[in-house]
Amino acid sequence: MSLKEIGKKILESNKIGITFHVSPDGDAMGSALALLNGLRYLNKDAYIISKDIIGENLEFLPLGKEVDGTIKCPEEDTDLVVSLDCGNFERVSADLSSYKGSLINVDHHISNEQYGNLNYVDTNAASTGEIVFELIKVLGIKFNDKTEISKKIGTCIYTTLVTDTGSFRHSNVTERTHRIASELIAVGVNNTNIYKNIFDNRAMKKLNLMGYAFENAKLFLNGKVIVVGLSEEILKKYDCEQEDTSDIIGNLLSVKDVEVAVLLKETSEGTKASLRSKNDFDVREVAEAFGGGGHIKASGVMQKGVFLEDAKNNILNKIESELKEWKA
Ligand SMILES: [Mn+2]
Repeated sequence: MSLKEIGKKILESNKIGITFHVSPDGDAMGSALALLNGLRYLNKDAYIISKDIIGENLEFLPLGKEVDGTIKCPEEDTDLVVSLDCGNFERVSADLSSYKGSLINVDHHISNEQYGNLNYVDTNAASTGEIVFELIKVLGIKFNDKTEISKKIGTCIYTTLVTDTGSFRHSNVTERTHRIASELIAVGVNNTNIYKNIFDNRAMKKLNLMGYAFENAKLFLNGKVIVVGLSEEILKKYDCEQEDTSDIIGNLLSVKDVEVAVLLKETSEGTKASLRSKNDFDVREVAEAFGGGGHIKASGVMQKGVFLEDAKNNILNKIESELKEWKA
């Protein structure tokens, strides 16, 4: 499927719902809001479908307030739903169980299950936003001067680049990533302002939780693996049950000689694990062993009905056996 065909289908549709993966990150939000701003500019009837509410640090994105968790399934007469940055049908932040229209799936996850009627999956894209940027051009919106709409869409796309590349430092960054960033700066996107909103916007309680996490981080497997476990009790104590913790795990990886970082969060349903790898150790394989997924260097898994200690041991055992094969 080419982007041209995807664009054609979008332009032919009358009422378009836009959705993404559950617990949406900067790429999911930025991609969806870039497309929403673009479609509104083209006078299309488009709206967000989401079970989730936008994170506080992403509320600055144009039309970000429309991700308010009120529309959870397609409205009547919707003839197209576009799912962005979501690898499989089960992870979509929308109830599509009684939806009969078309579904477009645009994504960059290697594990994508091609669940749409039309699928466009580019695993070389650092963010789904990279693809949406090209798609918006295909839809006929030009990025060649400092117009309001270029700036709005550009702010959304730039956010996807920053958040899915660890601020342009991960190995998924390509020449194209920087070329797009350059085009966006040229139309007046304020990169400093985006960073301030995303990263310098922390609640004090979050800083306190980070203190707890770093204080209690432990090394395993000859210092190759660092693990932090946040029990339900601790998350309650710091009032951080809903807080995004991706910045904690990024910091864990900064420890010398560590190859894999694991952050475990216990909930009443089980334990969520986020995994990151510094070099080429494949954390997706570890997550997949327990029904999760993601990328080689970033993955996640929810172990339902398994509590903190057991969840930690499961993950560590799997990493131990993978580490033996890795570079063996
Ligand atoms: Mn992504």
